Formats: sequence, structure tokens, C-alpha cells
Amino acid sequence: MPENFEIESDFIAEQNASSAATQAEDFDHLARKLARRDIDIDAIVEKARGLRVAIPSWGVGTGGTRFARFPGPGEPRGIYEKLEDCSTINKLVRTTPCVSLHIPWDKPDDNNELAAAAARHGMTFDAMNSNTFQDQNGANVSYKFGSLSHVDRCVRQQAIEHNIECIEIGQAIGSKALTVWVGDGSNFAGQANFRRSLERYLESMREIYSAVPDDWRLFIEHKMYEPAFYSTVISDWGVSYYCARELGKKAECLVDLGHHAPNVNIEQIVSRLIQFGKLGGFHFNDSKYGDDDLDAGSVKPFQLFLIFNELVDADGIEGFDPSYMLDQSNNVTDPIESLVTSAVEVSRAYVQALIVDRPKLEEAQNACDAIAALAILKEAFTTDVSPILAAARERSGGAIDPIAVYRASGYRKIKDKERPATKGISAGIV
Ligand code: PSV
Ligand code: MN
Repeated sequence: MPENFEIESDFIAEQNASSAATQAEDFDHLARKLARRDIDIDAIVEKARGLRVAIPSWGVGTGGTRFARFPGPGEPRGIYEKLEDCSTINKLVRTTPCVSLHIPWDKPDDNNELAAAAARHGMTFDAMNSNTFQDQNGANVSYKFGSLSHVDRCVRQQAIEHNIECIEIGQAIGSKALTVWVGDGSNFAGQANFRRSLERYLESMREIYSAVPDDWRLFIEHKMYEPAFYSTVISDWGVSYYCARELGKKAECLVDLGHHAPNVNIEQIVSRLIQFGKLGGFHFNDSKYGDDDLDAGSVKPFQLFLIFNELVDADGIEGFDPSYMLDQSNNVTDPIESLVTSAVEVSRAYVQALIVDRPKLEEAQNACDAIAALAILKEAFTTDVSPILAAARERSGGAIDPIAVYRASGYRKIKDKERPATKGISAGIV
């Protein structure tokens, strides 16, 4: 019997029983509909079951903005409780068995103990994330004016060593990737020399790269602005691609959906990175104005579908193996509910992309028939694939209706009792 409350498999099965009849009816109807298009629904369910999307440890805490953070009840107070919440998400949706750690927010006292705790929850560790955008307690030098690209070698050295430490922790707990996002940039015209800043960044990254084990990947995450508001060193996919190429095979580009100018054609960026063999992975979220960190698929589900359309189209290309993660700030919701919903939306976009009639699309493209091409995409996008998603979850031991099951379990209320609030929880995105 575990010490802390967990949602048991039996409870999920009991709850599923009450929605089983309607699910079966909807599934059969969709199966017939897809069969008319020569699509085998069970093959699609199996693919949906195989999707993997990592949960960021910081996502299970209530997020905040630079104005305020409004903590929710029963927030996880440390990495072990974050693991509990991540595992709860996975029990419900069954596509999220990996957790991505942020160091030093999640720095364990004992790596082996942390690895054992994750294993008890049936979880593994996804990419490690370094943090050189905040000063840490007791740090010798400050990141106020940058980290890996700083003018001062001592600051760069501290940032390099921190990244190497992240790799070492990752090796001890079974991670296979390091994601480097730097907030380096400038707030005033003339403040930084663009060329030299990038040269220094690359020089630092070369040192980190040489510490990356051969079976690891090094993800470079670009971001257009924030915290620097005039210029950012790794501002876009072009710079990210250049750096990944300069560094070598293990370095790849990571696309966070919120890190672009509004209206940028992200699906085309994705396609370009695939074509150039440098698409490492994603941080999924949604946005309206900037890096809003809204729930994935909540504002622009068609964009998410178009991105997956590129990913499914690239399936089978040698070495193509992007890594997926959610990265959103759950400021006004129960983070578990938001992350569950977002995981479902990512699966939805994937499944919709799977049912695109690709030979017909190619035919329309070759015939320069724009209307037909769009209609083919829309046919897939407007198909309600919910019964496939529910079947995938259920066949993997998850919930037909994950939010309803989560609410019925009383998880949050119980955690509120189990986790009396402590001051200064560092949860959420800064
Ligand atoms: C930066 O905005 C970012 O997207 C990076 O992935 C960070 O590691 C994460 O958010 C948390 O602040
Ligand atoms: Mn991100």
C-alpha cells in the first residue's frame, strides 16, 4: 500500500464501465466511417497508443506571470511530489510516462533514490533542462547580463559547468538528452555585439557538446524574445539550425510553439528542420500574442494538426525521431487537468494527421488543385477522432474520460491534506 494517495487501476476500470457503452457505440460508428475511406481503425488506435509526450516537472505546479502567481491547493512541494502528479497524469492518459527535469529546481539530494522513486511510479526521465536564466543561491557570478554568451569568461565557465552537471545528473537517472535554452540577449540597441555574442555562445556550447555522451542528444531551444526584449542570442530556428550544424551530429533544434513571432508558419519551419535532418523535438503549448504558454491545442488546434501533418508525412525518414514534451504555464487551472487535456490534444492532432489521405493529397498537389488539397486536410481535421483516443487510453489501462475520472477520484482534495503548504514553493514557469 503506497504511503500517499494514488488513483488505482481498479478505480479507473470501474469508472470506465459507466462510459463503456457510449464509447463502444461511438467507436463502431467511427470504425464504419473510416472503413469507407479504407482506414483500419484498430491500426490507428495502436499508433495512438504508441505516442509518447513528456511532462515537464515544472508544469505540475501552478504557473505564474511576472505580475503574480496564484497558488492552487495541494501543490507538489518538491520533485518527489511532482513525480506523483506526473504519474497521475500518465495513469489517466497513458502516453506520458516520461518526466523532464529542470536543474536546479529539481536537483535531487540522491540521484539513485530519485531514479528508484520514478521506477516505482513506472516513469522514466526525458531531457534534462539547464537553468542559466536565474541566479542560484550561492552562485559566484551573476547571469544578469547573460550566461553562455556573457562577455566575462568566468560567467560563461559557470554556465558551462552547470550544463555539464545537468548531463551528469541525467546520466545517473537514465536521461538521454539535454535541452539548452538561454535567456541571453539585450534590452538596448548597442548593448551587445550580435556577432560576438553568438561566437561566445558557440564557443561555450562546444565545451558542453564535448561532454554530451555519444548516445545522447543536445537540443537547442530558440526563443524570439523574453526575458531580453530588444535582442535574443538564439532568437529563431535559423540561428538554432546554424548552431546545431556547427556543433555536430548530436546537436538538434527544439521547437517550442510559443517562441515565434505571431503568425509565423511554424509547420513550414518544422518541415525545413526535418528536411535538414535537425528536428530534435518540441515543447507543445499554444499562444495568441507571444510566449503565452497556453494549453496545447486550446487556441490554434488547426496549427497543431498542420504540424503533425508534417511529422506524419516525415515518418520513415532515416534518423527522424523527434522528442515530444508539453511546456505550458497552468496559471488558472488545476495543472493536472490542463496537462491531461493538452496530452489528449496532442494525441488528437497526431491521430487526425494519421488519417489524412496522403496519396490523394499528393495527387491534388501535383494537379495544382488547391481546393482539393485543403479539402483533404479538412476532411481529416474535422473528423471527430475522440473515440480513437478514448480506445487508445482504455486499451492501455487509462481512462475513457480522464478529467471525469480525475475529478471523481478526489485527488486534489486529498493532496491538499497530504501536502500542507510550505512557503516559497518554486513551482511554475518564471
Ligand atoms: C523558456 O520560455 C522555456 O520555454 C524553456 O523551455 C524553459 O526551460 C522553460 O520555458 C521553463 O521556464
Ligand atoms: Mn520551452
